[in-house]
Amino acid sequence: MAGVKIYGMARTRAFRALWVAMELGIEFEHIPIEIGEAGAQTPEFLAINPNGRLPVIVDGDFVLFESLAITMYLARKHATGTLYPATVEGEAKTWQWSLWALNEVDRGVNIWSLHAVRLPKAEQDIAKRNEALKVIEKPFRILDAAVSKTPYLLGNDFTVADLNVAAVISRAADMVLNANRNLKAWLMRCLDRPAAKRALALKNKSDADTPDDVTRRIARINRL
Ligand SMILES: N[C@@H](CCC(=O)N[C@@H](CS)C(=O)NCC(=O)O)C(=O)O
Repeated sequence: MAGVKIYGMARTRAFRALWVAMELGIEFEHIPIEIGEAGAQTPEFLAINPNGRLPVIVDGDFVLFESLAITMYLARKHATGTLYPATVEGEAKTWQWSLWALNEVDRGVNIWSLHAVRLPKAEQDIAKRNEALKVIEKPFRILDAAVSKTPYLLGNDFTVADLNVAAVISRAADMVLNANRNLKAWLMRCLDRPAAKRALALKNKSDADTPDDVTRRIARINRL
């Protein structure tokens, strides 16, 4: 099949690449590689991404890892002026929010989701869950304020900055977000888009098909 190849099960950070590809309406092939020895640590996969992590994309001869680099690359290649901002300032704000999401909230939301939703109830660590909530409290307030005056992070239009931050915190959709009502409304606006719904359907199915042992391995490998 022609088009970009997206490697990684939909429940992994490959979700971000799948969402942007669906948003852009580009042709792509999804190769649902599993983490660890079952996929991402095999010699064949390591030859593509020596990090042994998901996702990675192959676009012709071009190989790219890091989920948010992937979303920004694809948006810039296919939708500069719409999904990808055309101005230097808009581009810089997109980088700002993307790096912010990775540094400030990615790990906290992941820890929370494992210990509140995904691990079997008896194995959820309440202390880790509460600590994660503390870590994300301030960044969530900052995001709430950022989307209190405009519908999207860069203004009136949905851009890859929104896609990146919303994808990183998508598992926060299961949280009680009453203290951050603007954030909640913005997140729902983003996740309600037709492309997001299609990507989320893949992610939800992938979550549902994940055996507990794999969820335990995710927590262990990533020290979550
Ligand atoms: N910063 C990287 C993180 C990639 C990452 O940690 N992916 C996870 C799956 S969501 C993974 O491959 N974990 C398995 C491992 O680290 O061995 C990105 O955003 O692409």
